[in-house]
Amino acid sequence: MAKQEQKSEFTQNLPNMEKAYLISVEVPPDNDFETEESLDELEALALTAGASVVGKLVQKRSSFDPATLLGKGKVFEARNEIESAGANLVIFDNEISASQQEKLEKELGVKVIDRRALILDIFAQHAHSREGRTQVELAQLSYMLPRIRGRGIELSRLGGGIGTRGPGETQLEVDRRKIRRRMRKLERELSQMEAVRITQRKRRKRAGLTSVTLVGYTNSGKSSLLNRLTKASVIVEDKLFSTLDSTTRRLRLPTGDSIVLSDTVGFIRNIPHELIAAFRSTLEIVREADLLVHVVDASRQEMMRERMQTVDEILADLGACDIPVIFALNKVDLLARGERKMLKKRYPKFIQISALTGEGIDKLISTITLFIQKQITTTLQFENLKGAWE
Ligand SMILES: Nc1nc2c(ncn2[C@@H]2O[C@H](COP(=O)(O)OP(=O)(O)OP(=O)(O)O)[C@@H](O)[C@H]2O)c(=O)[nH]1
Ligand SMILES: [Mg+2]
Repeated sequence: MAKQEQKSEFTQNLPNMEKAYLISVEVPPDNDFETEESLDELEALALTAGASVVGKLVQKRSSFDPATLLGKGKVFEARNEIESAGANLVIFDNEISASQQEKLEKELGVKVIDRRALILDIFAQHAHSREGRTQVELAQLSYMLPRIRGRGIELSRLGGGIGTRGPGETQLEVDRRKIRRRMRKLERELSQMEAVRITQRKRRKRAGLTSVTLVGYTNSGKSSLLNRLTKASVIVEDKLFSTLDSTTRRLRLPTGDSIVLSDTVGFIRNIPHELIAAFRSTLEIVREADLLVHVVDASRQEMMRERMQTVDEILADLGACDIPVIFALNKVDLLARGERKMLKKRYPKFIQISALTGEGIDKLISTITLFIQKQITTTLQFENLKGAWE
């Protein structure tokens, strides 16, 4: 059902904002709650990318229509709603293939993209460092490659905007051969940049510094926590994927020991696999850590468990399962006393903090210190995680 545009914390007042209409097709095993959450997250992503959301549609089906995901009747209904809402962009929460995209664009009369393309677009907009831009361009090209099928020129037909922006100076390439060549060049550049990082890591290892990495769902407050702990000035924004580069800072503990603390790119459900692949070298900071601090947004309790699970899965994907984890429940300043108590009962080993007010930060530092002094082996081992949630 179409919904009026909602005001959101993510809204930007960009001129010529794209007007997006969101579609999700739900097939068994379906879960109303997850679809709703996922669609809300898609809206936040659309707004972060600079679009406004002018309508939404959810269809439950026993299976996807092979050509258009949606059934014929719904395609017709969507087209009418898109027209009356003045939308010029459709974003599917589901993944769509190149041929489905082509068919849908013809039937709906506007540009159609999927969640993955939207996330890639946000990354393209937020990539500032040379390495970040190289990684994002590589991810975009590998997303595009199987989708081109000789219809390269049509990209320009889309008229720019979300899904067509690239971080490089060059327009996104549309020729398969050229794309492959460019991808190889980017991969070479990345491995050169990685070599520098490897040297830095070796130096830290030699100095015997414990490496602690902040991980967590996007927007959970990782950069805020890094800033709070180290007085760094990493950009903090109420946007998804504000951070793409890892920032590492030294932190002196009250005991005199020093650690290196790193911030990382946030994780999200259904993160495009080409992004994980392209960001592999940046994410080495996770795999190489002695200790992870998993930052959880406690103000979004209805999504906490699912988000922790997503982070859990991505960590496993990165080969970081055996690294000890401390859990930090962030943003507790937004909770009522009763809610905090309930969380304490439910997650007794999680440390309640507020990167904003500084509350609980001492406790977090002392837990990290205990870990370094080997007085605790870990607060929670990854494999115990599931138990901690029940
Ligand atoms: N109320 C409250 N807000 C917080 C707290 N920590 C972070 N925030 C807010 O949450 C938003 C996201 O914070 P960031 O530090 O950018 O989050 P992040 O995890 O680094 O996000 P990405 O880099 O986008 O993945 C910002 O608007 C912060 O001001 C907190 O303890 N309390
Ligand atoms: Mg950040």
